[in-house]
Amino acid sequence: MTRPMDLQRRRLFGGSLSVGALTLLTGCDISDHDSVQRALAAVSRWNDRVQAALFSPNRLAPTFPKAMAVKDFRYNAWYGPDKAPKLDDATYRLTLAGQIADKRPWTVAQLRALPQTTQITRHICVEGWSMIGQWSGTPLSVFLNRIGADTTAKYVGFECADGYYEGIDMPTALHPQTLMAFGLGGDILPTPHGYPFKIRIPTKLGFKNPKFVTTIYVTNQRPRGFWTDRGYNWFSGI
Ligand SMILES: Nc1nc2c(c(=O)[nH]1)N[C@H]1C(S)=C(S)[C@@H](COP(=O)(O)O)O[C@H]1N2
Ligand SMILES: [Mo]
Repeated sequence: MTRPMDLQRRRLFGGSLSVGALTLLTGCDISDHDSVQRALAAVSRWNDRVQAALFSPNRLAPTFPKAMAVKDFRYNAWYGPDKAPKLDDATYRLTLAGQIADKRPWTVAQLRALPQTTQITRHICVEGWSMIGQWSGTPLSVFLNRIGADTTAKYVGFECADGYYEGIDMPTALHPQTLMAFGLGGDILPTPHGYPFKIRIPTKLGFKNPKFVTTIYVTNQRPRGFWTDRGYNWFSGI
């Protein structure tokens, strides 16, 4: 994966945004490395706010006919598919935390008994590939209501079995196309793709779609994101 800061630096010094423009935008004197980093972080936070303001929370991502859905969906993570965690139904529990009334853990069987819907959408990865897939699952909004989540809170966060972590704003969590996906291409979600479920968000870039989710929490503090901690924008809408 291209290191985002290198990319931003290349763009910055490659001419599209001059040092002078960045100084103007941020009001900082960016003469040393630390202030460049701070200035870039400020631009990135500003970009997040602009995106959140511009994206309509109810806008639907495009959907596609079944014939366009890929059968062998591409794998991606920060490690190889052989290292993907194999979660066992006998021991797996989905843990709930934060502003949720009923925090009883859920088994895979309980999760799969939730009402399910199917959608065919495009997954877009920042690494430069995209693929149309068919995901089946429960709208996250249905689950959040079932567990008595405080939907007036600002964010929903996710922790994963491989150490990955992500978070989304509440409008995205309640978006009708945001699913807890238990199925891919008509089959049970294969292990490398996030078994027992991934959060499928067609209005967000691929890295904001956490797999192997083990904890869901509701909070007013913006959750960290694995790639956001490594320089990518937190909002990352598409
Ligand atoms: N738990 C976890 N979720 C993750 C990742 C990861 O490394 N770990 N990678 C993200 C990225 S960058 C992408 S593009 C998609 C890939 O999902 P796929 O393997 O089903 O194509 O998962 C996202 N969710
Ligand atoms: Mo990705």
